[in-house]
Amino acid sequence: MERKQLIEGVKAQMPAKRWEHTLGVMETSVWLARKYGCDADKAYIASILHDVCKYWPVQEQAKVIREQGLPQDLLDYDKELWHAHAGAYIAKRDYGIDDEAILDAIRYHTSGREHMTLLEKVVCLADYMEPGRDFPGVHNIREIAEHSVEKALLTAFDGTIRFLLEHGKKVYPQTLYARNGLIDEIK
Ligand code: DGI
Ligand code: FE
Ligand code: FE
Ligand code: FE
Repeated sequence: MERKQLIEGVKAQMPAKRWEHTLGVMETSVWLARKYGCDADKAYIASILHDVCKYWPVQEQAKVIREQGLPQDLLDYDKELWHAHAGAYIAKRDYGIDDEAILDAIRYHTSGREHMTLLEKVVCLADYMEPGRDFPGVHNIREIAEHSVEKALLTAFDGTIRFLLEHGKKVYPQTLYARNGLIDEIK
């Protein structure tokens, strides 16, 4: 699929505000990819598609997870985690993406996972710090991203985990593995 076609297709799946966010993730992930040395074209494609399923009815997202043999434990955790895994499946099925590195960057952009590739880190971090994001601590994350993708992503995950704890919510184990992995890498 041509890039233009891909962009038009994904744009039609979401409200204007979410498309603006997607453009921000595209720009930021390309910047991070060039700065830290992973494939900027892959970062760009993964970013276009990362939230492709975000506005699907959650039941549709759950159906994909159940029927396509995606990790079933996701269904026991927050619904916010589902669109990432469903999105990777849809990127392949409906948009013809067959590069596993790109699909993994989409798949793990929300939860993270142990031993994240640089491309996965870049897309996940871009999702946190793109210019349209405005949450307490985002400036700090952007500053840290000037010198370390791992430290910036660790700070971002810490914020998410803290948020989940404060709201009495469960934490998906892969997020904890991702955090632990980043700490080991930074040492
Ligand atoms: O889709 P976006 O809004 O751009 O961002 P995202 O895909 O990173 O979704 C983040 C949301 O997921 C955030 O509000 C926190 C929520 N969430 C719920 N449970 C977990 C979780 N995020 C992580 N990393 N781990 C969880 O267990
Ligand atoms: Fe997302
Ligand atoms: Fe994220
Ligand atoms: Fe996003």
